[in-house]
Amino acid sequence: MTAINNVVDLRHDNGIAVVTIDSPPVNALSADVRDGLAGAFAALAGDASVTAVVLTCAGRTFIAGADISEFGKPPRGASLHAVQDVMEASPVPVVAAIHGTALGGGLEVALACHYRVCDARAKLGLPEVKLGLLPGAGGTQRLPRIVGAAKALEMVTSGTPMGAKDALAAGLVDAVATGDLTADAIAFARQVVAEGRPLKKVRDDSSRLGGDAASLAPMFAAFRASHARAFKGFDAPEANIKCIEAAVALPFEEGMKVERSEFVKLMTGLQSAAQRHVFFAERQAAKIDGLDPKAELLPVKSVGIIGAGTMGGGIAMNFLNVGIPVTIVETKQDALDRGVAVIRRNYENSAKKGRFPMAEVEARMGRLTPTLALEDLKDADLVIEAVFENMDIKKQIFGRLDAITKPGAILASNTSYLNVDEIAGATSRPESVVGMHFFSPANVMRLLEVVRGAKTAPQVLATAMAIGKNIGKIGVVAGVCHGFIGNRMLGARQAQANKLILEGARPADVDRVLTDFGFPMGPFQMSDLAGLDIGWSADASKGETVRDRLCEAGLRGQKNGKGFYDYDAERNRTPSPVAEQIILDYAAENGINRREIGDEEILERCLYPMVNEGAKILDEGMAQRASDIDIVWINGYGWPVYRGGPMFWAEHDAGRDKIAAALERMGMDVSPRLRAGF
Ligand code: 3H9
Repeated sequence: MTAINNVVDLRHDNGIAVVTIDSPPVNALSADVRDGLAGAFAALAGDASVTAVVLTCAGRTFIAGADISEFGKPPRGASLHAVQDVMEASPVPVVAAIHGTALGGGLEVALACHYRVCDARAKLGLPEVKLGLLPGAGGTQRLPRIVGAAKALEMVTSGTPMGAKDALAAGLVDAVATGDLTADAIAFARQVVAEGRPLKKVRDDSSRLGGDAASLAPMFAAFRASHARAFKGFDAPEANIKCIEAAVALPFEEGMKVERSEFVKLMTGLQSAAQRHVFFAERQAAKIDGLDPKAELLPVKSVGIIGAGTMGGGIAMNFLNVGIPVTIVETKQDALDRGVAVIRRNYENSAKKGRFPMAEVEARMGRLTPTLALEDLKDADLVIEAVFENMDIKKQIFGRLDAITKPGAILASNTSYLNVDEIAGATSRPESVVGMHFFSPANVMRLLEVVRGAKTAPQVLATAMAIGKNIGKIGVVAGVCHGFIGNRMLGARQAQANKLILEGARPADVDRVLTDFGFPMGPFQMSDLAGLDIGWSADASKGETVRDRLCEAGLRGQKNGKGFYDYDAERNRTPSPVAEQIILDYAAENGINRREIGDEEILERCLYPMVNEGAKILDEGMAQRASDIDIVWINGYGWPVYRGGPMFWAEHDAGRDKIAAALERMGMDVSPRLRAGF
């Protein structure tokens, strides 16, 4: 074995050269890896004893892509294109041996090899679009030459990888290993040599593209039309499409030029910077300051959930999905039955859509134990309370849980606003109490705010984060404050939105400005969806707010087709004249002068105070880092991922100084952190 450098080595196996990359964690194509590959192929040049080369990776995966942490920094080391050219031009066959994931630049390296062998669990894909990019190392030109333009289009714009079976069927790999991958790849290489098979260069074969520019034009047009909504706001999907079109219309080298120029545009743009920030932010969020990541976690083999309503049922599904049994508690039989029926219906609908076989519905339902007795939670490792937002009720429940549950059980509240320390105070074991704030629909939304109480034990916090990951959530640690991270900032936005409609903007204007910015819906569409009467009571209502008056007039939002908008049977909306009049009357009664309010003011007044609140959250240590706040907003509230989250946007797009100056003009208290930097 010869070490080419610190991450690549070379060994010989009876005429086959085996080049191995060993660069944990994911063998990304860093400068060292590129240099190592260049060095290995240089060492092989002219070595007449070598009849073929096998490229393998050590560790958990084949090359997972370019090294994203190098992006935006001055270039170092061998260029990836040059390395690929040398491999492709090799006078002896080069075989990629793929395990784990061959992603992005990793698959592009494999596509520059003459043959590809993978193991049965391998996944191959070009996920660059998720980073606001396109495959910049020939992927857009080589992939369609193997799998066809239509399939390549789908792969590069979705970023979804292909499994081994499909890859074999599509010709993306030449064989799937049945035994040891490297041994099988070596055997495959020997066979190629023995049979005198050609040095297959993907670039040279256009026979599988599926047509020419003219015959495929309708396919591209239909693809653009059917994905217009999903791609709205994003630059990268269209750039990817253009490159696949170039692969169809142009010779390989010309197509490569299109790929290069489109790649550079994306790479130097703000959207990709934002999406790369989100990639790392998501991984950073899992890290808890001051906690040993290797510390032992508490076992969670069974879960109790209190409340079988929308929230409790959705939360339960997360655990049932991953094989963890759930006992779900309600106070009344009919509510319990209703909750269980909703869970079953959700599963049946998923099965009908083909997400899993019908038998799986029964398997998941079989893990659910409905009960009216809180005592049935005595053996649960984790209990999540998901009842009405009422402090007295929650304290009562936690007091009872304290008496019922076994020592060491984690007691979590799904509260979205309330003081977790006060809830913990109702028990004799506040160290076992933590907030686990799910977002509705809880079986779908990926965000989980894990609220760290003053006395929450580190192990409890770490376990809550780990269990979140286990059920597919992105956990973010928050401190105890009203509304935690997400709802606290949402409150700042809503307060401004409410003022804006009194001062002259129409609800539909506010919603339009925010949806144009990239949110899936605006604040008033959101209120209508949630229901205007959430937390409102007819008895207590004194007509003091616009919301009170809307509810008093029978406007409840989407649920009765009347809210800030009127809804028809298909849920198409038009601004409600009734709501408009209520707003006008309210403004007049309160002596508010209405004026024309421009889109820029709407945007600034909605978003700047939110950023300010985020900065205050950092001032108070309620979030560990600014990027955690971005993760909350992207995954819980529909902040457009291509804008990187509110704190990234403030820092890199809107500008902190500009925001601070505008907030001063609005007469608001500016967070010191906003001025100083996050
Ligand atoms: C590209 O290839 C452009 C090309 O077209 C070439 C143009 C010229 N770079 O996710 P995990 C780190 S663009 C640097 O927790 P998993 C990650 O930050 C790239 N670092 O593990 C984390 O670090 P830490 C296209 C990377 O097992 C650690 O590795 N490729 C990279 O759950 C473990 O990651 C992609 O977009 C990277 N490329 O999942 C693939 N990848 O421990 C991106 C990971 O310090 N990667 N890290 O927090 C993934 O999808 C997942 O990481 C993977 C493993 C599925 C591979």
